[in-house]
Amino acid sequence: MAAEPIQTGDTRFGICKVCWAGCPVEVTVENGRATKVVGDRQSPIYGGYTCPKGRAMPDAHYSPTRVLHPRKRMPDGSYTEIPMAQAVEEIAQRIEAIVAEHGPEAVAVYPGNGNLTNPINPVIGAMFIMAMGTFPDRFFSVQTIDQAGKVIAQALHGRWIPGPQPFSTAKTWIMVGTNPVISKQGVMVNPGQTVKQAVKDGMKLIVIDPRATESATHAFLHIAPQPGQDASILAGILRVILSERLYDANFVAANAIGIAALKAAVEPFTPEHVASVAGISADDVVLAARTFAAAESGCVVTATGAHFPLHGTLCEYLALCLNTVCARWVREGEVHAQPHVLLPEVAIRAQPHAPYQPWDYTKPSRINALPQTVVGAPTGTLPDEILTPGPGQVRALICSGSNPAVSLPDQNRAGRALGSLDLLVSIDVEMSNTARMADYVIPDRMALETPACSQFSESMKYYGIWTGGYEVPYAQYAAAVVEPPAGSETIESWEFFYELAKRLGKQITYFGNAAGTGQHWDKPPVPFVLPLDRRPTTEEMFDAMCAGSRVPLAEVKDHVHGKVFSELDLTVLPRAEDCSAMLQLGDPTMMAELAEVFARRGDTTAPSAEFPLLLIPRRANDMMNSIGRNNPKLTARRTHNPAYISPADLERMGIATGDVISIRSAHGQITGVAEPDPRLRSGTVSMSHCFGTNPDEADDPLGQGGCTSRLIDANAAFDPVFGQPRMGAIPVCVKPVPVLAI
Ligand SMILES: Nc1nc2c(c(=O)[nH]1)N[C@H]1C(S)=C(S)[C@@H](COP(=O)(O)OP(=O)(O)OC[C@H]3O[C@@H](n4cnc5c(=O)[nH]c(N)nc54)[C@H](O)[C@@H]3O)O[C@H]1N2
Ligand SMILES: Nc1nc2c(c(=O)[nH]1)N[C@H]1C(S)=C(S)[C@@H](COP(=O)(O)OP(=O)(O)OC[C@H]3O[C@@H](n4cnc5c(=O)[nH]c(N)nc54)[C@H](O)[C@@H]3O)O[C@H]1N2
Ligand code: SF4
Ligand SMILES: [Mo]
Repeated sequence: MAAEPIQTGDTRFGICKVCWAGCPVEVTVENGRATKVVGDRQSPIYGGYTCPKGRAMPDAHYSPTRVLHPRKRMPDGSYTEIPMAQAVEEIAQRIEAIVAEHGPEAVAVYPGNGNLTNPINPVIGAMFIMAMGTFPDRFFSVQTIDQAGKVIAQALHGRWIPGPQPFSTAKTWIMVGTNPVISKQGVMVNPGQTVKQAVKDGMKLIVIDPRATESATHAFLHIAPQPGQDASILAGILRVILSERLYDANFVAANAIGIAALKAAVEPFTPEHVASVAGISADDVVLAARTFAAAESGCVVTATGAHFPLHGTLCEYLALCLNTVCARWVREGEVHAQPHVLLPEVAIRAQPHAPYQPWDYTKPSRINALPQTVVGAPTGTLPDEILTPGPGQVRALICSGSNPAVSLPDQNRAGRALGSLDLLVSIDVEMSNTARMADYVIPDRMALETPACSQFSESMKYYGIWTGGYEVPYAQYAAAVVEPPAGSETIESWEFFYELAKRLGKQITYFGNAAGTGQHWDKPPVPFVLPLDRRPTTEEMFDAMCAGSRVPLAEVKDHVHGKVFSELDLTVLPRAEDCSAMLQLGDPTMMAELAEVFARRGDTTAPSAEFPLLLIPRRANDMMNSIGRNNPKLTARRTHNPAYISPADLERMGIATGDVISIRSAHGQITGVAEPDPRLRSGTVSMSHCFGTNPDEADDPLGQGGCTSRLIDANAAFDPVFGQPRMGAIPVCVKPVPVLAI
């Protein structure tokens, strides 16, 4: 089959892997180099869509600052290039010495978004740590500083096997703290157009966001609350629906328990209470609830905006409850709207996977005594796991496609921690903030230099709702489009872990075709023990990943532009007679947290005289977190992350567009560059993350931007289960900085 790069003249077809939307691309190749990337207009579902990040892939691949050989840090802090074999050998020797002295718990991994280039990469770090015998405690990933509450809430609520009703045909949708038009979260395929079309087709879109986002442009109702009050708002919407009996009592009776507990818990959240804590109109709460309940289909979804203040799991749980009481799940006799193609064939029945308890306190974490969970170790505690002496202290960290020097909460603490390690390895393509601190930098292959397939996008639906997956039976495979630059020595992340494990005498078992998460499995994964006598090829890994897929990978390869396998549409079967699983609407932990939210009037962050503004996150269209910051094309206009503030607030503070400002929280201070955003609620500062210099480098607001993580306290307030510190709705004060003082 077509394992070789597919060539049509000098035009080849690939998949962009800069973010997980996986857009098919048409690449012009000249003299072995990719010179131009546009969307593949022959794609049956993407219709030629790409974003600026995808189109700038050639500039990233041939960036003059790209790391093309392994680098080793010398005693004077400079880097020297060394052969790959030497890098693997030296790293292995140092790990052996660390393990001999401190035990295997001293070695941790932290994979991030840069390793999406090959769908094997994001999971292989976990499998390396399994081989080390320290899983899950030493597997730190971005999951637990992102939306781990999705997995936890789904565990507590239960997972409806056929999944939620599809977005494209829904009659209403409530987006809470998510902006898919920019982030592509939830809607992977041409989200701007998809959202617009859905609204045109009759969707009443409701957006809850302190900013009138690109997605809110199409909204029937935009509610702009004070940040950090989403749990109260969702409870308020539930209260209207339950008290006015607008819910689907038959579906609830047949499929869910706990409605009495839920009713009691949301009772105090009257529209007036919600209006007063969230700074919105009570009528809008009622309108949102009635609109949602009256429509024949649709969903409530949450993402980072709702998850980064303290009650992300609760917000997601309440969203799941809203979807359940209004029966917003695909039902018996309907077409399965999350069809498998490169995932295995499974029976899709109109029934839930039962709730389970996703935590285990028998071996609490060294820092903050957090439980072991299904989402890996709590990454918010990683700096203190490194800094705190004693048995189990982390001494070696391998980062693959991650940039913890700017992405970990509490940047100063993270910087101290990373700087104190005995060994820091960064698998990256640039001298990122983290690579600049690393003992070894290992150059990965980039997106166009590895094969790709849509299986990973398909499987993302298991993470929770609004996390990905296709609504039609679509699949695509694309071979590597180009070779890495001539004369370079690169290695894929997964290959590096394989080589390192092998050198350490460990054998990695890869788990392919994972149709599930936590304890909710439609089909168990297929183990593939990586042979030690030879390194498997990437193609073999892809075969393992797609083992038992509904359509063989070989057949998917025949369709260069991807294909909708319409013949695979399947109808959801009735509930099995022996199925006793019920969704849980009244989980006691969640109900107790909701009572606390009521008592504290929300997220407990209220603007004060000292810190009158609330800092919130946002995604930039031309960056993927820090990916793109070194790309000459993407940074031609601007290299920093503006601090967006409403024009009225700027005027009141005497700050003009482009002024350098100081942004201070109770924990830290950064400099930023003011930019008016008339679409932003007054009293908020909206800023992208993963920018800025390292703590030991000079501030550079107009160049590198400001690192919002420096404003976050890792230990003041955090999620009790997976330890995520408060990363949204952070009280700050903003002041102009006299130019001479910078
Ligand atoms: N304050 C604050 N902190 C946050 C957030 C926030 O909103 N506010 N968001 C959080 C969220 S949701 C996340 S997911 C994390 C992100 O956290 P990380 O994943 O740690 O951050 P990224 O910037 O995505 O890191 C990507 C790294 O991959 C490198 N890279 C680029 N291309 C390649 C490649 O082809 N191969 C390899 N190996 N590497 C490559 C980049 O140079 C970069 O160093 O940050 C979290 N932290
Ligand atoms: N272009 C681009 N795409 C990306 C990324 C990127 O950096 N750039 N990052 C990727 C990653 S790692 C992730 S996790 C996803 C995230 O995907 P999303 O969660 O959709 O991220 P955002 O686009 O930032 O949307 C979050 C929205 O929440 C709003 N918000 C902030 N605080 C609050 C609050 O307290 N309450 C409510 N209701 N809303 C609030 C913000 O104004 C913003 O519009 O995006 C991914 N896609
Ligand atoms: S970065 Fe842009 S082009 Fe690439 S997959 Fe994501 S949305 Fe598509
Ligand atoms: Mo993320």
